[in-house]
Amino acid sequence: TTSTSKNRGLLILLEGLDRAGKTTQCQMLCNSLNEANGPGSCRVQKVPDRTTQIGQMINSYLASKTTLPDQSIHLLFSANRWELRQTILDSIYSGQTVILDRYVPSGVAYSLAKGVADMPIDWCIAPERGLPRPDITLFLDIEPEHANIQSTREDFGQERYEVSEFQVRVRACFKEILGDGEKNSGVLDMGKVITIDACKDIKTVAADIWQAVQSQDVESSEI
Ligand code: 2DT
Repeated sequence: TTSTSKNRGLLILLEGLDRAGKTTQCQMLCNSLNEANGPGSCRVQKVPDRTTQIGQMINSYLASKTTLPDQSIHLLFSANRWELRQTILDSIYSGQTVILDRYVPSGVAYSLAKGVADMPIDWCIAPERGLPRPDITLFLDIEPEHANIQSTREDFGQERYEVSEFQVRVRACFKEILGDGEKNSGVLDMGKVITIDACKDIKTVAADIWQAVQSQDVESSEI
């Protein structure tokens, strides 16, 4: 533990299936934290970051404009996180809280759900080792068939993974890798994992997320 780490910001991850309401909830949580702790004390980082060159390749793959081997797209998603590593660390160690809209668990769950024989779980996790570890992970859980309720995205179904049978498998993979709520009970260490029932209305989900974040002790350890 260093002296700077005592005043560092938190790394908060919101995860879940497509249409679970992650992007809306990230923004609401960020607004609440900025109100509570001062403007600019918190920011949202979308993952994948589609603005970089790697992000544009990912965007083109998701839009089915390009084809890539499953291994290649998996590694590009990971590389996209590695591009973000330093700016995430810089923010946190300057005292700013960063809310991640998807991260490593999406990388592992979506690839695992494809069921490719030579991409077992340890292969999927390997390129993620060494990335900043979230302090707290909020898994916004929905039944895939209820996914449209919370959605603010009218374009759902356009992208490659937005097919309901696939979403069912992704949900099972998320639960396998994140565990059932106790720290480190899953295959990945994503800090304290809390499952949020995201089938509730937007304001109730926001209140549940707020409560979960408030009850979290700020760890002064290194990320
Ligand atoms: P968004 O619609 O939230 O931008 O997600 N995905 C995401 C992966 O397959 N691997 C990853 O590492 C990440 C972060 C989830 C775009 C889609 O990309 C999937 C949905």
